[in-house]
Amino acid sequence: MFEIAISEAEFSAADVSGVEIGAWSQHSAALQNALAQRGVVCLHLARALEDEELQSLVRLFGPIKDPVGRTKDGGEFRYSEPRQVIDSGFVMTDEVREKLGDLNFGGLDDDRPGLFETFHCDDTYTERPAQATVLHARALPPSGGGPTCFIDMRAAYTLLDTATKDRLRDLRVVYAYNNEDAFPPRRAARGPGEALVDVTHPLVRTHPVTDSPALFIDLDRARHLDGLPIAEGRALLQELQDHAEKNALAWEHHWADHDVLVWDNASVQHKAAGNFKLGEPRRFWRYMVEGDQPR
Ligand SMILES: O=C(O)CCC(=O)C(=O)O
Ligand SMILES: [Fe+2]
Repeated sequence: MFEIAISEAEFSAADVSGVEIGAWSQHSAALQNALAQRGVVCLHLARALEDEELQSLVRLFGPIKDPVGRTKDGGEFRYSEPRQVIDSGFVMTDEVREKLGDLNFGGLDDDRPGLFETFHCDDTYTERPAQATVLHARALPPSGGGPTCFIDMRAAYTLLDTATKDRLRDLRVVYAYNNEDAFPPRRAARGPGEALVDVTHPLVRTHPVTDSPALFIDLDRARHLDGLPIAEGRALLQELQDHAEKNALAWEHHWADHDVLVWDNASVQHKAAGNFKLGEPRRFWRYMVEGDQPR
């Protein structure tokens, strides 16, 4: 029987079981509500989905995002395909290294370029970042490990003192695809997405469904704070990120075969854990759900 279970924990995914594949359209409102309230939803499935099936599941949460953005010269640039393959276990070879040249996705692991091990939210370098991201497990490390880790950025905001909250009101973060001044330990991300326009988003974001405030920061792509001296803005961003990682509620998803995990980029940050053996597979299909301009 279809069931959405909410654990006692203050922060963890809404756990969805008893899902009859393809017969899910009547659960759209309940799933959207669970995502807005909890920030993460996990659907446990009996088998891997065909692409069409996964698309229909993603659409229960909203339209699938076509990753095309506006460029500085007034054109359009496709920075990804609608369905992405996250191959986080892929081990770099010298041959591929040579082919990629200057291209860098910003990961920390020299051997596994698809492994994103710093807390971030997705798609922040675009004007209307994806509201949600959906991962469907295709191959998991046979010897275990490799959870996806989350922190609750609503709690990160709530825990700030009143003076800090006042200071953050109306501040905006400047983002760019190519981030030469990456915040350590992050590496500079480089790629053709540099054609995209630079964007700014509010540092404190109001959730489009629940209206609750959250810190909205992505140090993988953030440059500085709009209108503040660069060094001052960057120090504040780092301080807020450190605060979130230290104090906000945290939870990790330990993957089972065929899981579909959905997270709300307005409420949580996420990262991959690299604690699985080099050479083991860890692969997902990924779709993004369209979002409005953050407010
Ligand atoms: O590999 C993971 O656990 C997270 C991947 C990720 O950051 C993403 O798909 O946006
Ligand atoms: Fe991500």
